[in-house]
Amino acid sequence: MNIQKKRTRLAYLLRHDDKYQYRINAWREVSDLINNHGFTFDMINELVTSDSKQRYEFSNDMKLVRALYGHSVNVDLGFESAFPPPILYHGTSTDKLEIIMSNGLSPQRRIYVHLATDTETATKVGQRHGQPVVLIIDAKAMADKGFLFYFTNNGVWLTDNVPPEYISVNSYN
Ligand code: HQG
Repeated sequence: MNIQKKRTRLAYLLRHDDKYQYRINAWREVSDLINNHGFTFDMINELVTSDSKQRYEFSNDMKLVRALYGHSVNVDLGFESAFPPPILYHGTSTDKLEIIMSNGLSPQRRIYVHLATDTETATKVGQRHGQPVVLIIDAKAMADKGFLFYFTNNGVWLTDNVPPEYISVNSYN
C-alpha cells in the first residue's frame, strides 16, 4: 500500500466500516488494524501524528485509535456539548444551495452536520463538491434555542441539523 492508499484505508476503517463493532466512543483497537488490515504500528502512528487536519487520536495507552469527526457509522463520540462561536461556516457547492436554503442542512451520509470556524476552511470543504459557496450559520441563535454543538478539538464543530432560518449565504462568495 502506498501512503495515499493507507490514508484512505485508515479513514474508512475509523469512520465508515459498518462491519466492525466499534468500541465505545468510536475507538478501534490498534491491534486489529495491525493483525487484520495490513498496518504496522509505525504506519498508524505516522498517519495519526502527521495528519494535516488532525483527524485522528490515540487513547492515552496507545491501544486504541479513533477519528474525531466524519463518521458515517452510528457511533457516539462522547463529546460534551459546548457553546459555539456566534458564527460558524459551512462550505457546500452552488448546486445544493436551493435545496439547503429550503430544507436546511442535514448530515446526509454522515452522523453530524460539519461546520468550520473560518471561511477559508469552509471554501475548501465546498470545493470537494463542486463550485464552492460558503454559508453563514447563526450558531449563537441556534444555541440560544437549545440546539447542541460538539467541538472535536481540531476546529470542526458538529451539530445534528441546521434549519434554514439560521442560514445565510456569504455575500463575499
Ligand atoms: C450537503 C471533510 C442536500 C452538504 C470536510 C455537503 C468536513 C445537503 C454534502 C467533513 C443537505 C455532504 C464533512 C440537504 C447538507 N440537501 N445536500 N438538506 N444538507 N447537504 O462530505 O460537510 O477531509 O458528508 O452541504 O473537511 O462536505 O474528510 O459533508 O455538501 O469537515 O477529514 O451534503 O469531511 O473532512 O457532504 O464534509 P459530506 P461535508 P475530511
